[in-house]
Amino acid sequence: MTRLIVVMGVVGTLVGAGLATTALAAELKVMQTQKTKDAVVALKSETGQWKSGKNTFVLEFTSPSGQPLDAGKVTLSTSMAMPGMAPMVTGAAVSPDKAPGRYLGTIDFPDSGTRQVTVSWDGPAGKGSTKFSVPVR
Ligand SMILES: [Cu+2]
Repeated sequence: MTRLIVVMGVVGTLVGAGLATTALAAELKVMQTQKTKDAVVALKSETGQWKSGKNTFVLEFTSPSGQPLDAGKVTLSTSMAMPGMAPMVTGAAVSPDKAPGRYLGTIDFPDSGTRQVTVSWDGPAGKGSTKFSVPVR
């Protein structure tokens, strides 16, 4: 019951923030959508792609039925295979946004090249992870 009241409070805040939230959401482009048994994970950014240097992004978690999913602690790490060298590993800083299931991240790539991306989460609805690749231009 407490949880329901909290959710309603958040919805009220979102309705109050209405226009600004809608404008931001409309500007984001989906880079990747991954479905697991328990969650749908969407990676989004303003440009729809990552580049060498600093990038900002949004991760959105929803349940298989489309409801926002509190994913708890979320991490995103990337790895790039480098011939004759150890893989190049770059991690992101990820923190929860105000909206449930929404996380804001920054990541700083030292160079371009395709990254293997791992997103992991550990929250009230369970833990999980998903892997996919993203080109860095
Ligand atoms: Cu590299």
